[in-house]
Amino acid sequence: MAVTKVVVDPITRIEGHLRIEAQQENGRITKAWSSATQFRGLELVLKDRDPRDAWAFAQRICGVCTVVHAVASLRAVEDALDIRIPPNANTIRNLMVGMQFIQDHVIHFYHLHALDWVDVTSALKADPVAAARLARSLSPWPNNSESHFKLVQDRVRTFVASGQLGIFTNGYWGHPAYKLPPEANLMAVAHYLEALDWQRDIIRLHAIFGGKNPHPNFVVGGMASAINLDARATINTERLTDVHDMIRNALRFVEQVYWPDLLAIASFYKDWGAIGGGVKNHLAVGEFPKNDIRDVAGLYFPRGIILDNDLSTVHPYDQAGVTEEITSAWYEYEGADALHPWDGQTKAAYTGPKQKWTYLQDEKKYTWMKAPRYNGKAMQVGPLSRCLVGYASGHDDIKALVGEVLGRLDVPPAALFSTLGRTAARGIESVLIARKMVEWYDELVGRIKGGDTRTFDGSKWEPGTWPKESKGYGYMDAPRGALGHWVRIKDGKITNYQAVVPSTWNASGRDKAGQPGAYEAALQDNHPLVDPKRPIEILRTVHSFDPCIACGVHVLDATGRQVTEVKVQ
Ligand code: NFE
Ligand code: MG
Repeated sequence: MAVTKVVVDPITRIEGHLRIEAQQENGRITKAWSSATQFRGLELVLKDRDPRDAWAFAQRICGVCTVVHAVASLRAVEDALDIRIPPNANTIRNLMVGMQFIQDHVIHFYHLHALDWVDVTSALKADPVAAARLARSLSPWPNNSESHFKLVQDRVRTFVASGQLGIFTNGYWGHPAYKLPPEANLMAVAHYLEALDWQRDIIRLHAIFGGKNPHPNFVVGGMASAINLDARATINTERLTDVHDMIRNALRFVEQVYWPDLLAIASFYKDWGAIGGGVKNHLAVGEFPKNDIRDVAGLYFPRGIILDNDLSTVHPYDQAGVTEEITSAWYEYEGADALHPWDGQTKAAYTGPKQKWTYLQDEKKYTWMKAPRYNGKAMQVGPLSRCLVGYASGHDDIKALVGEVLGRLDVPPAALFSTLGRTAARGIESVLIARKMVEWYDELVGRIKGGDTRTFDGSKWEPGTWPKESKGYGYMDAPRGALGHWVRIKDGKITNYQAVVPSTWNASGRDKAGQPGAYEAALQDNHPLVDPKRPIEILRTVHSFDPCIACGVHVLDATGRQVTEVKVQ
């Protein structure tokens, strides 16, 4: 049987630059390679800095998950220096990270992933009356009306007639893999447009607590958000009412638009519950501390590891088991082939094509992603991994929503280990976090009313109070999965800083044992590719991870020179 070599470069509708290569035989993918073709960085920039400034640099790893690297960095430094933050600061961080999840996941579903399943051009054939009837049968959302859907359809029609599809240009419209009826397509396109406005509104929560978005302000030891209900320039009653309204708005949209759309669209694509599972080991470091990040038992999303898709046992996680390998990545290590992040090295050594892209699948090294491994095993991270660890841990809220998905779609639990499972899990946790935000808000207001307005503990602010030498680990389960920052501090300065990021776990290439990373493994797992010239199936599975390559390759070569060569096409 003839082998067709397929190259998708760049994968669009992601953050950053990602190339996927595959071999296709007889309508299926037999082998796949994931290559991060961009090179950037921050770990070296952090060296020799004051650890109190680390969060501000680390945060620039990404402009999408804009708060998570700041919080991971704060936690790493606070771990190293044994700093405890006041309960209000913990709650405010939870609210900010929570809103980041919700914004990220909704944007991913509608703006980055939906068009793999929703045919915009088919929406033009829909009957707006029937579309409104369908939408109202799913949800009480007020804009699910005939007049609104007609308006949206007219807008899209004008767009298409102009010949300038704009944001809808790069779709495989009319591909036989699209299965939604025109009315469902119209409903999804209408919500796609609404979500654009909605996300801008709800993320103002970051600006209220952190001064701006993206990249709000934080502080080691708490939050830089003074609370005084009677002052104008602080968190006051008016600001808190704003926050309250944003949380309600977020919850309403997630419950009345995202969740019903997800279930409705998924019901047409149940076959994707048997496609693209990939790596069978799942890692969740856990997130949303109750009071203190050191209290792992108090995390709302639990910590743990699932091995070989076996949900009967949740294995413990210990950060000591994390290493990064570089067998397939353009780096060099001195004296080792796998390094724990506290001893991590960041030395770029590009050996790829110099002038023109050739097939990277013929090369031993083919990506800028290091390969994180846990006790030598490849891991999958992200919403699905969190959901599986929660499910297997007996987490009531997660079990209830997983049960709802499986029941509504009438699929067995094994369907979770798939492209569809990753996309469904993102919706599940969005609903749970949005509900939890209401509780966190009440907690914060309750504490303030009780007279506790503290958001900062400055008792260890001065370097004179620090040990001469220390090291810390900051964990965070970010929207795209398990994230860790590892810091070493000596004489008041950072001596080594390493970040191991969710997209690095998932987008990594093959390791020294030849084990593929999660994108690669997913594409090699019972994966169709019908028409190599229109590889929509590859997009579905790669997008189901919500790649962020900026995060994944947050490293920098001190000379910076290789960058231009890599970009030559
Ligand atoms: Ni740039 Fe990120 C998230 C982190 S990367 S988006 O979520 O950390 O995978
Ligand atoms: Mg790193």
